[in-house]
Parts: sequence; structure tokens; C-alpha cells
Amino acid sequence: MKKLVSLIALMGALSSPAWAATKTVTLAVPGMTCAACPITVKTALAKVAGVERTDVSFEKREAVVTYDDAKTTVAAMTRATADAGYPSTVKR
Ligand SMILES: [Cu+2]
Repeated sequence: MKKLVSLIALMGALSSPAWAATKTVTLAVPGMTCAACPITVKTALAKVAGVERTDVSFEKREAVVTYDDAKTTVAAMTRATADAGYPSTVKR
């Protein structure tokens, strides 16, 4: 019985990282008007807990964000860019 309990505890400890999926989303950020804008957008997204990587393209007016979906949501990211002055939407 004790062995079973510790096995369940072990499974619990191992399963949380397995459930957290790393996802990528592309955000359209039409408000970027110069080469410095991506820096502001990138900084804003980097402050969102759970965001692992951000590639912002000024030419494409988009931000490709890699994030942990157990820690953050796309809504939190679009809010962060909007708060920085660059409203964004999910690009499909
Ligand atoms: Cu700018």
C-alpha cells in the first residue's frame, strides 16, 4: 500500500510538466510603424509569465510567440501588447 501511494505521488510529480504544452501563436501587430516598435512589443511579451520566446517581425507586422499554455493564455499576450500601445490579434 505504501508503495502504491509513493507511485501515485511520483506520477503526480512527473505528470505536471508533461501536461504543460509548449505552443506557438502568431500575433498580428498592425500598429508597428518603425524599426523600434518590435523592441517594445518584444519587451512587453517577455514580461508575460509563461512566454518562452518571441520573434517580432516589423516587416510582417507580426509577433511569433512560443509559450507554455499551462502558464499563460493568448488573451494575456494580446493584453500585454495592447498595454504597451500595440493592440494585436491572433493571425490564422
Ligand atoms: Cu516605432
